[in-house]
Amino acid sequence: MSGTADRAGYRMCTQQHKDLMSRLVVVSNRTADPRKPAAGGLAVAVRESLQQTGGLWFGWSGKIREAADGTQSGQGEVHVQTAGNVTLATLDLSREDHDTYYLGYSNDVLWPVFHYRLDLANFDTRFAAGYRRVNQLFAQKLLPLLKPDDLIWVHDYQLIPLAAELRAMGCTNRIGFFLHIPMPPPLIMAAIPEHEWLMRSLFAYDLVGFQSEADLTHFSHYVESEAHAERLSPDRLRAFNRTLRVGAYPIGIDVDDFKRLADSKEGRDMFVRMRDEYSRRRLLVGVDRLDYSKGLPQRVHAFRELLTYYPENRDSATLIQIASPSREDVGAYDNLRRQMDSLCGAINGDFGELDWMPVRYIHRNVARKRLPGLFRASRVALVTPLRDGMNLVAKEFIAAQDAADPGMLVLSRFAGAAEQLKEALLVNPYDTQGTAQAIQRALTMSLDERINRHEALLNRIRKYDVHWWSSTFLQALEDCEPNEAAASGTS
Ligand code: GDG
Repeated sequence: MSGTADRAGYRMCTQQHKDLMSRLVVVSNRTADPRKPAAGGLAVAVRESLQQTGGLWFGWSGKIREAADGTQSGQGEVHVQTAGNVTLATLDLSREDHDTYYLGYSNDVLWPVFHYRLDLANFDTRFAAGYRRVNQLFAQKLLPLLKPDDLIWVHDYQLIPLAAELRAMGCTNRIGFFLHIPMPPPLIMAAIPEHEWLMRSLFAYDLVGFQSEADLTHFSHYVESEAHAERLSPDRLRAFNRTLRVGAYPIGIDVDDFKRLADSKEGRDMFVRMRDEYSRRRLLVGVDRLDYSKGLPQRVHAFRELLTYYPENRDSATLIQIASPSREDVGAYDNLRRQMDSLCGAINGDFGELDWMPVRYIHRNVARKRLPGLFRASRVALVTPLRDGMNLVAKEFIAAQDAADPGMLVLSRFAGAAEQLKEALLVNPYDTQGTAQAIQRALTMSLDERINRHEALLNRIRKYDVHWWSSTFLQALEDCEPNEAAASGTS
């Protein structure tokens, strides 16, 4: 466990029953109805904290607004609805704003660069302008909904400059930001033409949280070298006339909720079906969005190496790879899809038998209630991203296991989760032979060793679960001094 998280973990042990005093306002690119079952970590964490304070959740509606005159310039009003004690406020975007802010700058600049993929970035200047415009629009529409004492929690790379825009409009509330994706090292960050503006914008927040110590180090190095930031203490940096609190707050899952799903009727039915279907085989599982950061082609290559160098796995080991569709309107995803179709077709063609196919590749979204049973029936999970902020699938796999006969996690050292989950078999996903060796080791590991490793992993994901994550972050934000230079703006 990382130093910061340990320190923060201790803080939580002493403060976890202290409720938030202020109303919580969450801002993220998209919102969700907090009364419905939440799919991802963000929705789970946000739902619980919002319900505690009867808060407000603000974001894009997911709709594109066509103006009445047929042009696409219209800027919609805010739609407000209540969901239990939570208020949801959403706005539509014009086509131009959607294409530049969301498809362009967020998905075609920030996502690839923050995942170290400079080769996939498209630095079109119209994207940056749209990104700034939509962040200004969010600030403008959010400001009238705010109360003086609200705590504002902004999520992820789509909204980096939001606090700076709010400050420029006079907002003095405490504002925190959490980056769900990795923070790249300074020289990679510097490839973004607007890198100085982006990083300076972060100093308009009171607290900035990262997934891992590595991310925090990259950010500190960037601001120390590029902005001559002064380190006031391990978690306080001063630059641009502002003091910023920073920390690593690794996101977790709701372990009990996932276990409950595994123990539900549907969870058990799925487990029994998978176990019976594969009773003569050993099952390996991968569940990811079809995204180039997830290392899917490298994973299929590693699995191919396994069948080549450890032939005892032929006619036996089966990889179920779920790759849920994602961002299909971005070009790089189309290439990846074709690459996966071809790699999986080739491995099945080269190794498959009449009664055994090595890879079952499913390019569809699978119902969440089916995942725990699938994880539990699997001997090994392959979580091998080339770069990942955290990776929640790694934690879900651990939570779903039978502690008396657990499966083994093969985890990329480049996932944020690797800082916490040291008892997994850590691999370099670019090294496909090394990954194949680790898979073989996982498949042949003794029961005792599996039990010991699983116990340690389960304890850690329990201790640092999603409730720990949100309450630790929000407590740190609430503890921030109201910022002396808050209204001066940094943009
Ligand atoms: C970002 C960061 C960080 C996946 N396929 C299906 C499905 N899933 C679920 C998984 C898991 C979630 O989606 C994916 O979470 P990840 O953490 O793997 O990844 P990102 O979506 O890239 O999220 C990441 C995360 O934010 C949180 O901070 O960990 O690093 O990139 O819960 O189970 N769920 C269903 N069907 C699928 O086909 N129902």
